[in-house]
Amino acid sequence: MKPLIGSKEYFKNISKIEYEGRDTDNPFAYRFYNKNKIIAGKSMQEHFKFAIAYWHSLTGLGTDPFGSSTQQLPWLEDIDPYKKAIDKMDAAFEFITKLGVPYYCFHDVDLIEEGNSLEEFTERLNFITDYAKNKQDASGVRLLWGTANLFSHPRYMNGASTNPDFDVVAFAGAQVKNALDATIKLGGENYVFWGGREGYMSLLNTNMKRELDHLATFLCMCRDYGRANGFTGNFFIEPKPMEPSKHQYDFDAATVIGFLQKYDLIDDFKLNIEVNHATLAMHTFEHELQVAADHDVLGSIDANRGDYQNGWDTDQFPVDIFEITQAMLVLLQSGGLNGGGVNFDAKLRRNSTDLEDLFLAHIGGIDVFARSLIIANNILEESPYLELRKNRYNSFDSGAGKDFEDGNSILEDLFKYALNKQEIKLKSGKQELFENIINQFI
Ligand code: XUL
Ligand code: CO
Repeated sequence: MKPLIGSKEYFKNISKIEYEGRDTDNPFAYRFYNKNKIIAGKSMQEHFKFAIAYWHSLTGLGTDPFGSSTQQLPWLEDIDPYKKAIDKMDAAFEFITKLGVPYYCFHDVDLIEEGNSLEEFTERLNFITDYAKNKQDASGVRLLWGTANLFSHPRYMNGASTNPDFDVVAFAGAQVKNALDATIKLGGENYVFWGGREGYMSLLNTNMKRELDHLATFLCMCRDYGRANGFTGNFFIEPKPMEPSKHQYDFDAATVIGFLQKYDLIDDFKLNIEVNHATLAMHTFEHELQVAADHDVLGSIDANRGDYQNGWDTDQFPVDIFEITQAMLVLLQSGGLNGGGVNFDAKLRRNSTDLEDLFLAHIGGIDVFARSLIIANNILEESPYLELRKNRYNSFDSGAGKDFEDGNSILEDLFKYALNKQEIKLKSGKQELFENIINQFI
């Protein structure tokens, strides 16, 4: 069996990150994430199933449209693609085990460069997933989800499964087949579809109906292949409204749910909700979680944050306790994530150039979720929050309101009821009181 920490140790000065409690001064410790602490009947580890995103944490170099890379990652130095992939994986597993999180996520091309042909890519993936299997077995780290990158390569400039050219659709299918094989081989618990190029730039050259039909046919095929080959986990769709396409078909949770219902895919697909994708869709994170939960398709979370002064996908690490507490209120009330976890789809800022910054960023994000979960649970258990919200609806608990809610009245009944009412008394929504309760428990 290959060693857990390869010949090179990349994060030499950093040892295992432990829970030290709120008062510690150690920046390399958890203040709130105590993985075995039970909150609402489940350990923190079970609530979150935290995961590392291979693409940001192992391959992100700090480039932006105005400048080249700033981050020097020693595991990317070898020019041999196989050796480089092994170094990267050694670094990944060293990082994940030192951070003490149980899961990771990848796109196919994050693991190894695709090479010059589909045959070569397939062979390379087989090689690196053998290596990954050994690393997983040795460390106990598991795969939360796999996916195929169907958006970076130039072939996907007009879309992947929604491309007007069948050659590209077929190639996308081949890539998903390989990525599903890799996910199944590694015991991946879920498989994600994020349709970065599934959308369009101009309606003038686009037959939207045909493209959406193709998307559904493609997803059916992928589901059938996965199921026939022993994949029992969830398929997730990750909504995002824009960027890179101008109009993306998986705009937000409600749009994706409508699509899944229309094409009869709702039993196999759930949603992976990303914080900043919600913001870009002009929603809040908690709104997207609630929409998914109300349709029983809340699957997983991609944790990050945007910049509220601009409209693109900055993928920053979470810091806002007020925001994440509201999300945790939804999570706790809906019974949690269906099969998924919390994956840090977040990257360091371009000017964060020390290797240790990767640890600091994840420690911060993990602690924000942990602290927010504790706060949300205290709000639900100790504050009048639930009662106050319930009371706003108490006119539906008896009499004509109950008849309406039960579907036992007709429009004329509303007319008669309204006639008998002299005046409608205004009832405050108490928004500020609700907000104050959150702050009180932070
Ligand atoms: C892009 C994004 C992706 C998906 C996986 O905005 O979120 O990284 O999570 O393809
Ligand atoms: Co994401």
